[in-house]
Amino acid sequence: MKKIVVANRGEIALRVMRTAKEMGIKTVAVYSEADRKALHVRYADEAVCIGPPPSNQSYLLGDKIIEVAKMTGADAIHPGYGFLSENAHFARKVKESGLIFIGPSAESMEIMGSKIGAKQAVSKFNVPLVPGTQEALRDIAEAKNIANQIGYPVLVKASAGGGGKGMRVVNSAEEFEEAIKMAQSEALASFGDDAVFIEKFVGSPKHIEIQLLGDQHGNVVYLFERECSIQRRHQKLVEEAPSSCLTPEIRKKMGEAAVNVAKASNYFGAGTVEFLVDEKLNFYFLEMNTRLQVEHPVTEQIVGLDLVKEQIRIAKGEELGYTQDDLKIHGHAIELRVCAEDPMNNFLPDIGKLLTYKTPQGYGVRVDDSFEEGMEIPIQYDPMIAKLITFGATREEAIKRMIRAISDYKISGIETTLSFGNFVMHHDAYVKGDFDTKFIEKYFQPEMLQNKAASLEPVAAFSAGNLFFKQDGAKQDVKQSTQTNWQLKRKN
Ligand code: MV4
Repeated sequence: MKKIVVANRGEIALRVMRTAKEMGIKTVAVYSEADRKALHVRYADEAVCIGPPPSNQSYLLGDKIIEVAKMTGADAIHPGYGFLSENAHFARKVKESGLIFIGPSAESMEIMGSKIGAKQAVSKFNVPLVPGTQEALRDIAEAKNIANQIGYPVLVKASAGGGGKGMRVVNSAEEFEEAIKMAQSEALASFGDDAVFIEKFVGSPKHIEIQLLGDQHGNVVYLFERECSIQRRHQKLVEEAPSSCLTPEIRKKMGEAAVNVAKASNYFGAGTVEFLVDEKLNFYFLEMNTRLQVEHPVTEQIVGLDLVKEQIRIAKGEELGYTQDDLKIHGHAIELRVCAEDPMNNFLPDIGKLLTYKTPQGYGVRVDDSFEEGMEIPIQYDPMIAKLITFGATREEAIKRMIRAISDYKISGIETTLSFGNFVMHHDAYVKGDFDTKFIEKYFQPEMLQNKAASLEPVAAFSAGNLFFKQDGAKQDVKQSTQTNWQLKRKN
């Protein structure tokens, strides 16, 4: 492999190009008219403009990107995440064009692209599933019987959905028929496929996912878990590895279940198996993401592998070259997504110019970004401007380092989620590891960020965690427990 087209933009395009450069592989950037001055365009050895700003006229044009690969004499395409990364049709076309798709096979992507297909595939491979149906619901009366057996509430999910799209909770038998019909018509409208299925609704779950790597010779290993429960509307904001709630036994069980998911679909490449985990630490397979994920750096930091390098080696047909026993967890890593969104105003996207943009530096800090001071945040794309990753020997160290790095991160001109990250890092429930997917709903109110100047001072923050909370007593209990917790932590 001598030259790769990176079919993406932003931080992930740069991320892929850096590794390619280390491996002596040339890179070709593709870009839209909105990205003429983008860093991924400057960093690449070559760059080709593929169309106007809207992604369906640029970054989503698979055929055009394949053309660019041919034209520039590239031999592979890396899709990054989002855009074409989970498009089986594109992966197949890349292969049929005589190019290497740096990712799994189109067949694996197709199996996992259908939630029902995925459940059916893994059901024979000893993977725990949420009680529910493994076929598209057709007969309402029969489905209702199953729902009664499972017990309400049940969740109706679209087979073609994912990432929270096309889900609906049904609380009672009376609501059932109407909910199914609504879900089916919504699924048809959104995904062109009306297949829906039902599952027992797991209330307040944790979202824990397992990173996998598989080669083209049948070897699969798990690179442990990422805890991704701090989400808002299915948008992750804080991720970490490892999870602070798993025992070594459950970690091994989940890892082995994830490997079985890969075996069920002859998977190779990097992939992630998502699990729901309930308060008793029962875990259930949700879906598999057949791409490199945004939050992959936390895994890289704790296992010491460059996941893009592994993807490229696997795509070339190399063997993994290590076994499960060679992999160990070293320390703890946390990632904060720094998004151009205003946490004081319902996380509304905030556009504008980065008047000040200074990234934090120093031991245990990694910033994956693609902006420079003075640049505009384009409105057409994802609002994520950077990923701030900190790592340390322990979770406490990673948290304190994150607080320091947030304080050292200087951004003006736009609102970002840095202040929200600071709130999370000081929150008693987060510090204790006692949280689930309801964290934001349960604990976050925009007013808690009011004392902003103070909240970004680490010294003030440590001595008075209550700066984040209203002074009127409404959050008195939280305020006190936060202080107590930091005192406890400091004693250890
Ligand atoms: C669930 C669930 C509860 N019970 N399935 C949301 C994203 C999609 N991947 C699946 N999701 C869920 N599936 C059952 N049977 C709750 C969620 C869910 C969720 C899952 C992971 C992370 C955040 C979430 C937020 C709300 C709901």
